Amino acid sequence: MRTVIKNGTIVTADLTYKADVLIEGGQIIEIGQGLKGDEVLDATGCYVMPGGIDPHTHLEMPFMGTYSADDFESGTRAALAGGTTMVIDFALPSPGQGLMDALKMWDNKSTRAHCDYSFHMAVTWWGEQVFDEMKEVVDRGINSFKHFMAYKGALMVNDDELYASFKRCAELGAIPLVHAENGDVVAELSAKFLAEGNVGPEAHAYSRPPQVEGEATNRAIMIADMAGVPLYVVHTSCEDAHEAIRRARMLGKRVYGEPLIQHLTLDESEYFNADWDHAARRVMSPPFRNKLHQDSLWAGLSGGTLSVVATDHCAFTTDQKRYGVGDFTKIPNGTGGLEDRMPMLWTYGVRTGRITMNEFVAVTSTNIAKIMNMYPKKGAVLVGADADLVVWDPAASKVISAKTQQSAIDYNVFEGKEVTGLPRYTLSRGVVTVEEGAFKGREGHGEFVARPPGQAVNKALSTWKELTAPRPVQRSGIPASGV
Ligand code: DUC
Ligand code: ZN
Ligand code: ZN
Ligand code: ZN
Repeated sequence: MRTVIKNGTIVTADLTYKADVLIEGGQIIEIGQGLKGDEVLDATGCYVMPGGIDPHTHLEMPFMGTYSADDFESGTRAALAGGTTMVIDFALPSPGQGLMDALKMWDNKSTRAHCDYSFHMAVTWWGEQVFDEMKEVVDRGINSFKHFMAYKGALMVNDDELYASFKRCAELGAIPLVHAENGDVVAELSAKFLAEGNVGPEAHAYSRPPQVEGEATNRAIMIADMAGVPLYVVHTSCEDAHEAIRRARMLGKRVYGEPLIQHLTLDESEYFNADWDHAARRVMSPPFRNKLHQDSLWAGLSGGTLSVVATDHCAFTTDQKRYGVGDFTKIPNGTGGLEDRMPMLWTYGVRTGRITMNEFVAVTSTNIAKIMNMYPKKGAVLVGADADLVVWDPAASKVISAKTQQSAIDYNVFEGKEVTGLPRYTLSRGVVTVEEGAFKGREGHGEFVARPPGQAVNKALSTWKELTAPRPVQRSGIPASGV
């Protein structure tokens, strides 16, 4: 069967033009005028864009004594409802667990996905087994490894481990990702606030100031530079981290920053003068920041120093959040956003003039596909690309509400926000999964997308060669008698 999307305006990362799109066998087979098909989707008044790719989700993840509430079924249903046609989730070995063992768990969970997906592999401990298995992981089509610089005593890795893993990534043509917060300082500040009787959710934000993120971001950049590998910084939330990324990029280093839609549109006032549930539902790491940090993130998107917009979708119910009553360090960290990322970014970014439509496509899809090495199979409107497309109605609007969302949780951090710009159709490999707000997807339709190591990602940074250049050997320090 051939499906044709007619009368729309194609918007890609670099072009805007009127044309029809013809789809067969899950791929785009022709782009042009007056195309005919068996199934016709009318895109009059709409933009035809590459479906969103969310490079940062945590679906059914064991974390902080529980599991994140959205699994691959509800999570990918939420994604498609909001125009996102692919997610990259984090396979997370518990410390001591093998990487391939963890991957098996993620393979099992992801069989329920409605849309295509890929994985990043987390490096949560270091040893010969991890070193060896990183190669097997890359051979399985996973070219990105995540490192937590926070969550001391649980997921955190130290600088020696970061350096070793980054060097291994360089050898394998993979890209390291970092959750950049100084975990030692966070642990100290958390203990201090608890000891002073500051046990509420707002103290979570106090314990993770922008400085802990700026310091860790800069440290990760320098370590990546010494290891000779590019770097992807997840959930860049503040000017302190953005400044480090900006400086690195100006020096010619391949460093990518990923702000979240939450940090772009919600600020720290959500934690203050709010009831316990309201604040706790918004506890995530890094926490929401003030308006100055938000301005910095928006500037990074328009100026090109920040590369992509993600969600870090890691949803917990109110009951799960209440594990932390009396001790903010026990509130499961995370917020949702998969269904809302595209409409929120369109509303607060494109409609306000902060970013263009083409920049919208770049940061929600194309840049991600390129950095994660799956372009142009994903992230493109091109002949031969997967027909992961969203027919975007810029005039459609709704008020975001937990009552109508796909996510399994009982609230929404964007509750009450009016968004204008919604999918009319969302197509996953040519199959219509969403039509005018009605979900038509099929559980298990999603397929794993292999992302090979690539030239594009394994080029070294700017200055590292200095480190490996031959050095004069200093012999005068050795006593004549030997040691
Ligand atoms: N931050 C969160 O808020 N949740 C999941 C993991 C993380 O780093
Ligand atoms: Zn993180
Ligand atoms: Zn409230
Ligand atoms: Zn995350």
